[in-house]
Amino acid sequence: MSILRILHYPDPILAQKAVPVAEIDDSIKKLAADMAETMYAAPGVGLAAPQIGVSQRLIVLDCSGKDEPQQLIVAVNPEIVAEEGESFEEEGCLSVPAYFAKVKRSATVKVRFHDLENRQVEMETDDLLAVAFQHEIDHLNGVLFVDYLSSLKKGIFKKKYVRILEQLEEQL
Ligand code: K1U
Ligand code: ZN
Repeated sequence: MSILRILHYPDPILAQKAVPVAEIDDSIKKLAADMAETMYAAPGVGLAAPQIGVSQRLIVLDCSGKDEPQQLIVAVNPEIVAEEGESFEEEGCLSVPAYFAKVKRSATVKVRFHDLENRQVEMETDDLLAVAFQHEIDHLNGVLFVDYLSSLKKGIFKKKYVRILEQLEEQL
């Protein structure tokens, strides 16, 4: 397994709509394993294939707590089939380092996807897992959480973000 490089905003791949995975073959299984290792190393609770430069509809998630066993979810071609309620929680993004903002999301979502054995799975989610599914499926549609900011807040974000990227460059 390998830890992959995570692309940062404003990389144009992050703004593209990813294409469906056509076949769950060994290359997709290897990609999913590498994405999981990259997510755990970051650390994050989710990762979408476009974040590592692969514009295909594949995500990995693990919202288990620090003292719980790992609960890795690999979702191929995920879609939201039902949603209810509203949540307004702070989010970050591994592709937008060191910036956090509250985002309005659905409180519960029912998701449908295929697992790596090509079985169709339906899952009712809430709390952090529901937010994470929405955040990751947004990545597959070329949407980042900062796209939900008002134009005023987005302007402030862009000014701050220039400094954040400069500091990251200095650390390298
Ligand atoms: O897609 C990503 O950039 C990963 C991102 C997903 C996310 C889901 C839900 C809310 C916020 C962000 C992250 O995992 S950011 C890191 C993070 O939220 C976290 C990291 C360690 C422990 C707990 C949370
Ligand atoms: Zn993200």
